[in-house]
Amino acid sequence: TPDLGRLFSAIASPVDTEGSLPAGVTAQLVQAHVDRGVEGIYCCGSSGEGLLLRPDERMRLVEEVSMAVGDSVPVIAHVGTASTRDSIQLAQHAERVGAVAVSMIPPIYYHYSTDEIMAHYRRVMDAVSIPMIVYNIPQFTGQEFGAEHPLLAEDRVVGVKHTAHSMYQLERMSAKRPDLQLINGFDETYLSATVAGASGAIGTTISLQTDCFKAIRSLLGRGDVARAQQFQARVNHVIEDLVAVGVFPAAKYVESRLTGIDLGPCREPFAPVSPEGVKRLDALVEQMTDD
Ligand code: NAY
Repeated sequence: TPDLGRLFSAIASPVDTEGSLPAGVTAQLVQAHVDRGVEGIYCCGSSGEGLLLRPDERMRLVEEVSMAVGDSVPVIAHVGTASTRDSIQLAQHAERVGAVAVSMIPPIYYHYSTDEIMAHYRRVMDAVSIPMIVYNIPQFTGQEFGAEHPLLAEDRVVGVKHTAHSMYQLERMSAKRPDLQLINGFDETYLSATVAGASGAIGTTISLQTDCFKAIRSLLGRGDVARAQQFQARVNHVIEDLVAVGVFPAAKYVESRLTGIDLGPCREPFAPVSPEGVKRLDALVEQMTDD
């Protein structure tokens, strides 16, 4: 079982002017993240616009990330789609290219029964030998995975990525399912979620402020909650601007400015960052590079 008690960067998927994946850019981005100290990469999730990529692009991205990290940090591939068949194909490919685990939102759009959702996950888990991390993100999927959900009792489910604000739900999972590794999915609650039982984190902004996340973790480990809170406030100050502009397009813009690597905008139907958004983010980048 992979150790998920790490800081995973939910990496963006670069785009060129044709809307395709540009060659070589992903490897540069991965290198920048590893250099900043991220401890793992999560591909093709929400930040990676996984649902806006074609299956062949998703496979290429996971492959490029895997090649770029080598043995340095683990890679998790998000393989959630609307179709069991597509998710199986992505999961098998992810295993082949070296992902340590797959992760999945539940099947979207139609309202499925619990049995259908269970069967979807089981079919994907049966198709691979790497474990599954359930992606709990009720705000987008309308489906909640709490402590009592039967999916969490499956052997091959080793963790839950909790991208929800309820710390109560997280604490209940931690108390009732000590066998599961819980991963915080909202960067703004990293400190609270760690207290509630999360061991790791996956997020859009982890690569932008890796040192702050590490400081929170080590201060909390020493029992210095007050100073850990100060770092969470710094993190949240950045998140507030990103979220106001639109977190995914904004994160791509800020990352492009910080690294000098052009990641492009988000894919349609996301709109490009507006001129006012650009102004706000330029001011943010200035503050971030002053610190
Ligand atoms: C993923 O799948 O890309 C993630 O794990 C990203 C998690 C992000 N969740 C959502 C819903 O945006 O990092 C968070 C988020 O961008 C951040 O906390 C700001 O809200």
